[in-house]
Amino acid sequence: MTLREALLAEFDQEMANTRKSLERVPDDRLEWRPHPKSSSLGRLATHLAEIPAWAATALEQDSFDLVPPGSAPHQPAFIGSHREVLELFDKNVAAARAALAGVSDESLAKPWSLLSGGKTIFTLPRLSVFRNFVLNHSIHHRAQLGVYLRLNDLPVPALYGPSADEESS
Ligand code: NI
Repeated sequence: MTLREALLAEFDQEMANTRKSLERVPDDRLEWRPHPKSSSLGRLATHLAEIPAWAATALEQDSFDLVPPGSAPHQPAFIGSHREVLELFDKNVAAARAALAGVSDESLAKPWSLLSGGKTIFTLPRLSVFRNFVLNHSIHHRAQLGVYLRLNDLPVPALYGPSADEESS
């Protein structure tokens, strides 16, 4: 089995579970947040939809500059509806899957750098960047979303095992 095949199986499983969680985000709670310092539910859902876009950046480029010299600071996006979040998620997952399906083990071992304002923050193998920025990052925020769902009395999906609302599928 190639690394790509192993990663594709894991990616499909995690993205299916992330979609299952995003499907539960209702339009009438998008402004809700559990604490003044927390992201709103709408921003959190948008972020989860954005994350798979990092796959193509990690697998097809050598670096990414968060704030290219001379650019304006990044403004976090907020999508206004459940439907738009799922559309963005599906588009980004399809692009990520296409990028992953075309990558060789040799390419996964190549170094990739994150920069800010032209200055290197870190350099890691592409494989590590994909795992951290796409898989681990999604799992982190999906768990956060699970707490948001619970606090709004919305059903928490069964993911790695049953939740208080659902048996494992
Ligand atoms: Ni994040």
